[in-house]
Amino acid sequence: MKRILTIQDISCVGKCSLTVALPIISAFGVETAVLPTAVLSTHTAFKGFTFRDLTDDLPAICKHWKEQNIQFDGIYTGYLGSAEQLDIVKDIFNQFKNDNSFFIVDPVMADNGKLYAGFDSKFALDMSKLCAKADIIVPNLTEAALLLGEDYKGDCYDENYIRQLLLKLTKLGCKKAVLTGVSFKKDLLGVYGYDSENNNYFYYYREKLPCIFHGTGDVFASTLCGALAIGKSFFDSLKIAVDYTVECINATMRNPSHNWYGVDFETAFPYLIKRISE
Ligand code: PXL
Repeated sequence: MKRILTIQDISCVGKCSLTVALPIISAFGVETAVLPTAVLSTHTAFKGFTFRDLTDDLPAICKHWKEQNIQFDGIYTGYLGSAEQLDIVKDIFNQFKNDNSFFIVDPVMADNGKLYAGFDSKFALDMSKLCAKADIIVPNLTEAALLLGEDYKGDCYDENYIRQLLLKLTKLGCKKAVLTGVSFKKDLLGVYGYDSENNNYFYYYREKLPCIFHGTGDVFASTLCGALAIGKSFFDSLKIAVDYTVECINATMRNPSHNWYGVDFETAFPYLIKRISE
């Protein structure tokens, strides 16, 4: 069985980061190890959340893993709680990879032109150094602009801008870049991927649903990670990840008593299982 390590916070309530990544990657039949970077009472869209930074606990955990000769077939990082953690994570990938391991970085820090609470532009530039080490990065358009030290363009862009952005992102050092939340027509939304190793671009989109839910980026990245771990190609993995994310949003909208803070990814599991066994 493949073993993946996912490194991100635990938001105890809120359906994001580890509470999404662990069940979704496990659903692929993949062993999922976790390294929590912080414990929050809820994610940061709630008012008054608590935050315990776990940076100081990471070295001892890694030392123990090293003594146990543990390795991972893939490492996927999401929300990281401090700039210091970026260096630790870089080191973790070097220490725990095997010859075929992949490294996915979701540079979680911003959306809709705004940094999340607790992050600044210095963190964004440090994050670009972690992205340089990744096989695949999955920023949204706000995060991509921050990684490159550019202004966020809002909705005013064309396909050429997206392709240039992808090229610049891979020039940071990562092999593949995927921009999420890309829309060229008002009722369509998708992801635009670029593989610098074979110069292939790939756009996959679905209908744009009339709602925005928290945690969908984590659902997308976790699904991408699980699909790659079971050996699906890069582009097939992207499609599965987009389609499952859409399915989760639809499941949430069908539930008249859904929560505001996250999607009903749990009720969409039958779709995912069926899809990956095709
Ligand atoms: O969904 C990304 C995410 C992860 N973790 C925490 C967050 C967010 C987004 O806001 O607040 C704590």
